[in-house]
Amino acid sequence: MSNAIARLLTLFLMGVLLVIGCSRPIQNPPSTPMLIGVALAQTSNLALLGQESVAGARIAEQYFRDRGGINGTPVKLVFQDAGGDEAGAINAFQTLITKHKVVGIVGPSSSQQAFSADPIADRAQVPVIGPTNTAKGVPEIGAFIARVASPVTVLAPNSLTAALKLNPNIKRVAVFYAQNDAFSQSETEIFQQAIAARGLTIVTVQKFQTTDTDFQTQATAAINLKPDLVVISSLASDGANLVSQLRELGYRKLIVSGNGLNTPNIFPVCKVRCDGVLIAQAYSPEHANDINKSFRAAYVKQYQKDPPQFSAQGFTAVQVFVEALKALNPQQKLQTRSLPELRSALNRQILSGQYDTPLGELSFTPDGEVIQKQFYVAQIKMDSDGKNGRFALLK
Ligand code: 1QQ
Repeated sequence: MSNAIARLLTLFLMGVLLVIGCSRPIQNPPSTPMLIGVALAQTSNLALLGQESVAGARIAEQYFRDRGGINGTPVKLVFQDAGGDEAGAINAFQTLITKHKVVGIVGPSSSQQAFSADPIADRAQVPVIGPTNTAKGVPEIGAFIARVASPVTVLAPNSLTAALKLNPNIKRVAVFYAQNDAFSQSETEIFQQAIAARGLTIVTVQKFQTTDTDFQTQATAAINLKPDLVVISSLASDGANLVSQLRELGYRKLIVSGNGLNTPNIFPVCKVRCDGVLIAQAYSPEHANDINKSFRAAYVKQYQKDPPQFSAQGFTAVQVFVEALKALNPQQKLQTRSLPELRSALNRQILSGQYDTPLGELSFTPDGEVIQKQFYVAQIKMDSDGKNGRFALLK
């Protein structure tokens, strides 16, 4: 073989090697990500609460991405704004199920939305984890519906107990609730049972709408009956305006609020008048397991404050999906399953697993109700200028 031919052959071989080298990523594409839908309130009056859960979900996505996803398969969250009403939640669910073909859904934000959107996912056999739906009856909507939000039955009475500890002389209680909201209706029922069970008297039950901003009539009627305690079930801005107006009209004693006021996003609404409100908590930033330390550090780095309960619940809902998917993977490669088969297997796995989360150790009843161990009560402490405040956990 002449030198010229040998050189040509070498060049040819180098070219072949180059082509093989360049095409390697095509021969070995990175595996397609596992899509989890997130249908939460990013706009509307519910966004004060929904955006906090979105923030928690985003931190979870990064957390699990950094740790290799689902045994090497990347996780991708598909966000769909569910707005504040039923129609928004239904649209978001339908888009995630039929267009994006997600394996499961984190959402919606409110119980009011869950009662109309969850049946759609249940009929399509798509697992749903409600991050913040606390009304009675949500897991019972269907076999594919679970939640990581401890229900009003478990949470609400804790803040009443704390109020009685701070003031053992409470006798007369004025109750307020938003009558157009499923969660507020459910929570007030539990509050009213707990008040009666402690031998206290309900002197009035005042109703309003979540869209109301003027509470002068209801607040005045209640104050005239000289209550020692006010108990409120509402969403965020309605309840915060009510607190504000009760204080402006001269009510000085304790206020217990439910889950709807469980966000620092109410501070700009009731400002210094938010001070002192008692709210039961399903989360403590101090919880000392590794995953909460990582979650808290990531949240503080991004937002320069401790994570609120709604963010911890958003994180936890994503975590449950990811860990249940991980537990499935060794049995059969996720990509080889059909979507309906994967969704059903995932639903069974979610319900049978145990999870060490920022909320503490969690598991589920066969119905999809969360089993959680630790609860807390916070009292809002506002700075004197009314701009900043915090949820201080009571000992
Ligand atoms: C529910 C709630 C709300 C406060 C969440 C937005 O707990 O609707 O169940």
